[in-house]
Amino acid sequence: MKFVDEVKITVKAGNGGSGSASFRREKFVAYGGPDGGDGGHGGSVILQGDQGLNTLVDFRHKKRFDAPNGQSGKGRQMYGKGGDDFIIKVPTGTEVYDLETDQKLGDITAHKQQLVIAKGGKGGLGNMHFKSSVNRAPKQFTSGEQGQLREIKLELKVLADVGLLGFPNAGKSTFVNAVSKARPKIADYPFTTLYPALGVVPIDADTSFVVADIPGIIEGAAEGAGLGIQFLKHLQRTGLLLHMIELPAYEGASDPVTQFEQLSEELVKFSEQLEEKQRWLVFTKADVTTETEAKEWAAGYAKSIDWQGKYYLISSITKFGLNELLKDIASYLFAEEDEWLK
Ligand SMILES: Nc1nc2c(ncn2[C@@H]2O[C@H](COP(=O)(O)OP(=O)(O)OP(=O)(O)O)[C@@H](O)[C@H]2O)c(=O)[nH]1
Ligand SMILES: [Mg+2]
Repeated sequence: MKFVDEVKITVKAGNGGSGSASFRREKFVAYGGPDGGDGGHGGSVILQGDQGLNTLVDFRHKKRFDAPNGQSGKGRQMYGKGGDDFIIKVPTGTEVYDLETDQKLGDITAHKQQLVIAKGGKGGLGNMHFKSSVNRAPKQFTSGEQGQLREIKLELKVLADVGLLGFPNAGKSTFVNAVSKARPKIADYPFTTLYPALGVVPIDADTSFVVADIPGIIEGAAEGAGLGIQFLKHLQRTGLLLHMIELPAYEGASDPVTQFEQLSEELVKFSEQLEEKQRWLVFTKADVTTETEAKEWAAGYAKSIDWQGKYYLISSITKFGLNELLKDIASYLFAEEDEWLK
């Protein structure tokens, strides 16, 4: 599934109905008194958070949303019926921007949270409001206001707990396949993954976390090399980054230390905040050599880059090291919650 994370849509709120100019009809009375009612207000267009959605894919085809107009006022002081609001459901985590001004209109962070993005026009006034001592038979009325028309951009940052970072071919998608039911494509050529994908990793009956597989990052990505670093934005809200580095599986494979340094540099260029996030090194493809040698290599690389944080050694094919890594991720992610429950 292609992950749609940014869409542009047009929204139009309903116009207010016009006020009415009407006079009470009474036998033998020329102008029985103004009785034109007000127009109804136009419906607004409202975004509403919905936990059940996790992509903006529904907006790929439908891009325009109109709320109904208010009806005109009528005689006998009858108000026009207001237009109903038009509710558009969006996933929680959606950010909303006005395309014309680039201004951020808001953030939908909670289920059922509402944000008015185009305000319905007010209804016009009927002539009954214009009666005065000098004008007992006013013919004035006002027309309704126009409903707001807006072009907006919806942006969804994937709400994943754990983000995978790494060069192409590091084994990110293979890991997601091994630990979740998600089936991102795997292949031995770079840039197999073209769009971010999410996988849910079950830990036990009531615990799971979400991992985000993103396209590989290479040197110069910040300047657009490869697929660029645009996908790093999906990692901004994650609680933990796993930086995957493959053990050199063949003679002449690129050096893990250089890979680590190049990727770290791209991270800083994207955002220091991301670079400072909790990051664990995960050496992948442990099965390319013996367990003893793989451990020696991993320890050696961690040492040569002076890595102070945690590091792991895994093989998504033999499942070596996966349990330990998943257990540690879960306790890291849920530690705060557990503290709070005590
Ligand atoms: N021997 C071995 N090969 C692996 C392992 N994990 C991944 N591979 C192989 O490495 C290659 C790349 O794996 P992917 O999972 O597609 O790598 P990726 O990091 O998602 O790559 P991009 O999507 O291109 O960024 C594939 O040929 C996999 O079969 C592993 O644990 N052991
Ligand atoms: Mg991949």
